[in-house]
Amino acid sequence: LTPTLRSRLQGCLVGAVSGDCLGAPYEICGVPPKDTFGSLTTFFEQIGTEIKEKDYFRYTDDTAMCRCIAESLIENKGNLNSEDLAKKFGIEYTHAPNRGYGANVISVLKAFNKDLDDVFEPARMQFKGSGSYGNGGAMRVAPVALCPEADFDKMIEAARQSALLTHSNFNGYCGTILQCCAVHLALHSDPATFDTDAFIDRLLEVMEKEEAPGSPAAKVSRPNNDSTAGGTQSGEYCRRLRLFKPLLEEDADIKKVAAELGNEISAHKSVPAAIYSFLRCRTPVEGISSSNALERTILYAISLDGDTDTIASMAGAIAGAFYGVEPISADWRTMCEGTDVAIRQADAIYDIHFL
Ligand code: R7I
Ligand code: MG
Ligand code: MG
Ligand code: MG
Repeated sequence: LTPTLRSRLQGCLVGAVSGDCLGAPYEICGVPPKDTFGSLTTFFEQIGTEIKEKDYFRYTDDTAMCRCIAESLIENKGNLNSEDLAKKFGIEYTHAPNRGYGANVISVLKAFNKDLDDVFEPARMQFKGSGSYGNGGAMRVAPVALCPEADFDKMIEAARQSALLTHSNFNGYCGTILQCCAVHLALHSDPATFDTDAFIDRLLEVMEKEEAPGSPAAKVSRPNNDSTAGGTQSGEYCRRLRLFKPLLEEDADIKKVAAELGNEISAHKSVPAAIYSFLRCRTPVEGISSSNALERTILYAISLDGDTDTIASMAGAIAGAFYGVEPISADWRTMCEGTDVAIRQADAIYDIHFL
């Protein structure tokens, strides 16, 4: 049964919240290595039973910033308004500074509370002018992807602008574009006829264009974005996307997937891992008993270890856009902070673009 488009928009934003909330506890302590998926399976089984007695799972900066983007898009009728978004990021940070923000992005968020002639300037100053390649642009981009297929080119530029407010490094905003495309493509794919290879090829096509010298991305890129800073047309995304088919083909062990694709706080070492989690978990994974592909995706993404909240949140956004909101259990929805807001925002975005 194909989920409705409204359900898929809801699934995307609730999936993102679920991945963030359920992945966050593992970001600090790490995933226990014993049996590959065992401890996480136990954790998932306890949601709604043992764990229900305790506190619910709080969202982190990933969701806080995602909500700002969604709210800004809603207020601006689906258009990205950089000045408004910067203002919202600044207010949100002041209101709740302890959501686990990246160490360097904080100075940018503080600057958004001052009067700025150019809202992109604070981000350009990061890392001695090379800009941040953290995954903070990608982790929050899902709402931008929830648009009609006809808006694809406009969406790419909106994703780029949304990232550039905090991430002026080439790899920082290119990862944002890739994650945005993955969500958008999942949203508009027919699950009945889904073709994994075609999905990978389409993403490669987009990233080959972005990573080519002379692309719009190259023009934004700063001259001192040398490859040692991970910031030039180094082909980080295309290289990893080309690993997808062989890794899927050999059904690589999760440790190998994490090693080859990355599981870190940088965008190029996390966005590919999130997309791969979605693709791998469309079919059963040995060691994961859940027959729910969306839950499986989030469990798998957390099991990659490293930047667990962000990789799971990005994987959850893609999976939710594909499977819809129905597979996200009532227990998850009540236990994860902010799913109500995610539903409301998804509905408002749906009404703007698709009603
Ligand atoms: O990217 P950002 O918003 O952080 C997002 C991450 C997610 O995992 C969230 O869940 C949260 O935990 O943080 O914040 P930034 O501060 O821009 O980047 C994050 C980190 O990436 C920085 O603090 C650096 O450690 C690293 N980093 C860099 N290191 C060296 N050179 C980012 N860019 C560079 C760089 O150019
Ligand atoms: Mg976080
Ligand atoms: Mg972190
Ligand atoms: Mg994180």
